[in-house]
Amino acid sequence: MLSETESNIADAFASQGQAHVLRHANTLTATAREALFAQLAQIDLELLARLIAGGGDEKVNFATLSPSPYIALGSDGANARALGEEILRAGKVAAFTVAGGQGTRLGWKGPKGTYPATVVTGKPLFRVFAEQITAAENRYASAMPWYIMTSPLNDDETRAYFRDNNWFGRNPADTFLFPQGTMPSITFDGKLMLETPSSLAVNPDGHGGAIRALHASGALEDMKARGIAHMSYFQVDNPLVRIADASFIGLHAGSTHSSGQMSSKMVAKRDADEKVGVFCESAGKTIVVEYSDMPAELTNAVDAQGKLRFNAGSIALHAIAVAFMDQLTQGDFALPFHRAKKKVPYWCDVQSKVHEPNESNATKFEAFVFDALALAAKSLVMEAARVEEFAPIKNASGADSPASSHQIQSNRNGGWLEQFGVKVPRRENGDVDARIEILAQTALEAVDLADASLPREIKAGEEIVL
Ligand code: UD2
Repeated sequence: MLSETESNIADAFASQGQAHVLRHANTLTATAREALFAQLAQIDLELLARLIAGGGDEKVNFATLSPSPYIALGSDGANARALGEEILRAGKVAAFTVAGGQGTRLGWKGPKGTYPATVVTGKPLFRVFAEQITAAENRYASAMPWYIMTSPLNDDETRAYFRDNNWFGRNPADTFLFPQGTMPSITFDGKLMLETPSSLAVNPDGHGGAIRALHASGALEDMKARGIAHMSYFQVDNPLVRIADASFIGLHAGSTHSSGQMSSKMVAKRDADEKVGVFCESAGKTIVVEYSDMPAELTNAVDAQGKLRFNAGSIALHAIAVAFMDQLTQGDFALPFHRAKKKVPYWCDVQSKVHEPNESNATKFEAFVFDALALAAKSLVMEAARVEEFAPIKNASGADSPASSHQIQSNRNGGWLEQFGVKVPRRENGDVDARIEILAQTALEAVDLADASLPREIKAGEEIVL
């Protein structure tokens, strides 16, 4: 017998052609049935119907799309840096990592932040960030609380990892972990899927889910209570991220090109095929068009000098005002959903087990945080030097892999040492021919090496940690 609430839920799903999700309900234990109904009660059926009908997203007008203007490398100015330093010293900046992704491409079992990332000591990504945040706190003599968005699929494991690593020597009260929401996957004919007899197949709702999750988890309130004005938003996969970049924070907060709501960093694209979104301007607003959504003729378009026209690659690094996030979470605001065809495991009644498909069998819905850029009154994009700030680890091999990240880390660190007269071996293509790691406690940027004791020369093939 179904309770009244359960029958209402069952009727609502049946009316949307989704009655099959309850096909095992009668044979489930009371606890399993309760869990299934609790999950179903969370589904926004109206939104689901819109998504199944092909709506819920936003279409870009490619005919009128133009490249976004940006603050070119090195033209940020001393005033911006001074303002950023003042904001950092006042303890008004929090670090915010989105770490809810599934990291399937890398093939790493476990949260991506636990992946050994640095070139010599193999420090995991979470430790790299923790040490950098602590070094920034020491430099600016202020607290920088750290917010980390997990997903229901990796939250327990991530928390256990922080506990087991003693919160990387930081005060546990200054690290705030919270899970993002999920979205159900649907088959190509618009049906919800069961992953087990008592649960739907769901995926994390994209990093755009951060906006709702920051609010729902109390993280935003916590920031306000601590007097935080801006978040330094970054992804879990980039060990070279600069979390406390005073110039960027200063430009974001003080530039006439910025409303101080949401700003971004870009690097010149490596080549047309690099898998990064591109900063564009559409109807007077800054937007990011994801690489997979960009028509090939725009991706490959070049200007009179033969340079890529849409060259401003997003490194997914933003400064976001707490007040802006707060404003977005008022009322029934929602970011659009993007669709992706994926292999989604589902419950096979015949085999009575989970089936892992070999080919894409379902559509996943994800919101992207950069869609909030267009809601800012004015949004600034600042250019960063790739070798200084971008060495993501996404794939097991090739581009954006541990190997390519290690090379960029050594290139960056070798370049820093050269600025102080250290002889660094380089290969013909310019790559540093040694493995060089510089700890955050030693230097957050090249100038910090002025006080460090440095070798005069590094030998080819040498491994060194400073
Ligand atoms: C992202 C950007 C791409 C470029 C690139 C730079 C998107 C859609 N694309 O590509 O334009 O800027 O990064 O490195 O963002 N995440 C969550 N929850 C989710 C999904 C993802 O927290 O539901 C996190 C994930 O843990 C990671 C980040 O978001 O830190 C990026 O995720 P991704 O791997 O889906 O994006 P990617 O690398 O294809």
